[in-house]
Amino acid sequence: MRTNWKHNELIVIFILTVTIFLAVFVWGLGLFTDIEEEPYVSEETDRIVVGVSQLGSESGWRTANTESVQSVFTTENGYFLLFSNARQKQENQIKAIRSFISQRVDYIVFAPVVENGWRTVLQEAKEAGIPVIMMDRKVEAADQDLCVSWVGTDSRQEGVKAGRWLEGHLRKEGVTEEEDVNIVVLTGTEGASSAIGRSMGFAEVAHKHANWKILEEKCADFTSAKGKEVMAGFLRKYPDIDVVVSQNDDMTFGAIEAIREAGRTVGVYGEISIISFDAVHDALEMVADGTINVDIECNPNQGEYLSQVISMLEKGQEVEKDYYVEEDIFTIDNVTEEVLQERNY
Ligand code: GYE
Repeated sequence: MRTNWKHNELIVIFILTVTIFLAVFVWGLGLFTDIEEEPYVSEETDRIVVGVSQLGSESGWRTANTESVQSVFTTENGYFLLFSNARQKQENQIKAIRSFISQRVDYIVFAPVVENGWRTVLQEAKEAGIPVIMMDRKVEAADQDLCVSWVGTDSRQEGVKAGRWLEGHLRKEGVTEEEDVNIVVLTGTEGASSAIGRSMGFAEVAHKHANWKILEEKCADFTSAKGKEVMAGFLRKYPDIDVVVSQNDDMTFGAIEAIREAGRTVGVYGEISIISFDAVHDALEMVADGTINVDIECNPNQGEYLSQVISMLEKGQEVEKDYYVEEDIFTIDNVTEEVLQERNY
């Protein structure tokens, strides 16, 4: 009898142990699920939840673009903003977009660092029923239908404007079609739609002039440090550069440093003409004093437009595929004190 009891006791202890083990295991699983699952923010707030994936913070222009978005998607305006900076890495942007999808945001806004490679994640957003709006740059044409709209600048047209300015400038300087004009181009991030557009637009005009020699186009990542490095290389390689086309102001700042360090002069009163893009405050000051010949404006204030697109979508209204922000061209003739004072980026 006593031995049986012992046997039963053992069975009870065994069952208890298994039950406790299972309970702890299931509780543990719950703990991990809590860690991995993102909260569904859209269910916690009646504000419009917008997930913004910014591509990085490489330039003054980008900082202004980020500020424009952050100043519009505020609590006061009825928004809940989830903001993520991808630091130039497409994989970070894809991760951010996936996280926005799992948090069931109402809208996704993103500035694609490069054109290609978005189809899968955009399809995921579409399947989840979340409208995606592109900002600043575009995804490749074949995938644009996966996005409801785009707000940005006409980069091809900016390139054309740069070319047209050069045509006029050479005419004024009395340079004939028989004289060679040696050009180097500092391009932005490889594969970025804004860099591709600016190169294409400028090339369209350049092709009409047999004497325009594009000696080399090289990527300098839209950053000042890279601009300086690439320009220094150009100067070592090509002794007679007439024109630098630099696809953003940050690269221009670096390039000008390199040119000066090489003992050469720039701008309206110098040997090498400088064509820049963006028109941020510090660059406009350099336009005003003749250091930069022309700055093709690229408007980073896209937040208002994005918020208008969202409010139209909220009302169930049709939206356009493309919204272009307004842009100007600046030379020493039109950068007034007033223009400089108004430029807050
Ligand atoms: O010109 C540059 C930035 O895509 C238009 O990206 C944008 C460009 C802008 O980093 O400064």
